[in-house]
Amino acid sequence: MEQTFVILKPSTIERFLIGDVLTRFQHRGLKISGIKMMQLDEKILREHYAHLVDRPFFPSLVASMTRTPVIVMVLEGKEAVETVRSMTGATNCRKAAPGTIRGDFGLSGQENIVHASDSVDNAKIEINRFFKPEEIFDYSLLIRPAIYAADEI
Ligand code: IDP
Ligand code: MG
Repeated sequence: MEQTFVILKPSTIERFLIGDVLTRFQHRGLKISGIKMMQLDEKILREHYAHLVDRPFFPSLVASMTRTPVIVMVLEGKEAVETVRSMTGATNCRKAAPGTIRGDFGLSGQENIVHASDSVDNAKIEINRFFKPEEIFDYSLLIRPAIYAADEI
């Protein structure tokens, strides 16, 4: 099934929001295929945020994303990329709709709680960037018939 990549950013770790954000994904029915804490550095952020390296706020973004370790995860589900992206909300928390993670937990454009992959192709690239193959687990969930009808999987 489709996989997407999520980062719980330093502000989420610092504000003790890990459980609240993780619960949203779990209550939606997404399966955690991989999860770990890691310290990011400028090298990996230059790859991950390659589309932003020339923007004036990039040094501030690097400082923000390296302030504490982050939680990275692979979430799996039908149309997981689009589902998680829509749960995340607009980049600027102040513009994000209530009910989205950013719209409910943040007030900042930069300190915006989570990263979520924006396309299936980018999800694959990001999962490979942050996870070794053996850190992603393929296991079955007994609850699956309660999450999807048979003709959806
Ligand atoms: P996204 O996280 O919603 O996909 P991107 O445009 O890919 O948004 O930007 C990546 C991250 O860079 C954002 O989540 C946010 O933390 C930061 N960022 C984006 N635009 C700005 C800005 O104008 N000022 C400060 N930080 C920004
Ligand atoms: Mg993005």
